[in-house]
Amino acid sequence: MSDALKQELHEKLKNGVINYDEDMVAEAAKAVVENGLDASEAVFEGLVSGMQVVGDLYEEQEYFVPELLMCADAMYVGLDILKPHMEKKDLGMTGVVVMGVVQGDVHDIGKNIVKMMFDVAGFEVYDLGRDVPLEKFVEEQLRTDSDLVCLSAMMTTTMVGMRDIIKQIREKNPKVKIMIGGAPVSEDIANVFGADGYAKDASNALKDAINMLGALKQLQEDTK
Ligand code: B12
Repeated sequence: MSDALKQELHEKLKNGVINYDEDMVAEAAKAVVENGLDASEAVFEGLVSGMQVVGDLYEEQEYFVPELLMCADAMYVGLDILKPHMEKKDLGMTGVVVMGVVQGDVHDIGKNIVKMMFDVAGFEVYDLGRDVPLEKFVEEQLRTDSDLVCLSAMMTTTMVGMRDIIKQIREKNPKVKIMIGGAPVSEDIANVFGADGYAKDASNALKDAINMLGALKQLQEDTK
């Protein structure tokens, strides 16, 4: 029964995003909460999965910019309801993260999902937003003394800016860990740009961050 209900609500969240039906999303998200179902699962199986279909529809030229924006609005209606109910995770490691979408790029949906994962895991997140000037990442890393910098880019044209940011951060602080992501980014690109890591989605981003910070803290202990 509860499994059938869960599937039904995930479908409603997903279809609500695809059909930019904010009421449907709100109703399904509230039902997830009222029935004590897992809010994280609903975010990923419902909302994010719907947004992925929206991306495909855009690429097939079924959807255009106005639809994308309405779908994103519907997704945020669901996130606002579900996020406070996402279980705080204790993964045995937290840290300070500076995060943003690189200059020239306004695609921030993916970055916001990654941010949410870090928030839920208890990280202190400094979110610089989108279309962030390259030097701002360097300044904020130094100001906050963050352990990690997360860079997001969704276009091949803006992705190349990551290389400069990484270079500039390394010059000022060789120890900080840098993770990059976004649709055009890959493991190979992360290696070429000199990042410490790449993750294909928000769950892997958190997992990899925990591993990186574990290694960083161990190194700090060893060199004390
Ligand atoms: C939604 C969308 C938009 C929205 C963005 C709204 C917003 N506030 O974000 C709007 C309508 C504004 C838009 C505008 C444009 N867009 Co657009 N857009 C998309 C679309 C359809 C979906 C992106 C998305 O939100 N996906 C859903 C989220 C959940 O997934 P995600 O972003 O990939 O994020 C996940 C991972 O990548 C990863 N991740 C993301 N960031 C990070 C960071 C780190 C550190 C890590 C570890 C992981 C990570 O985790 C996330 C969660 O799991 C994509 C197509 C696609 N299939 O990706 C095109 C796409 C990105 N857009 C594209 C283009 C060209 C444009 C425009 C130039 C169009 C135009 N002619 O005006 C403008 C550019 C404006 C600009 N200067 O940035 C192209 C880019 C092509 C390229 N290779 O360069 C794409 C690929 C579509 C296409 N095939 O042509 N777009």
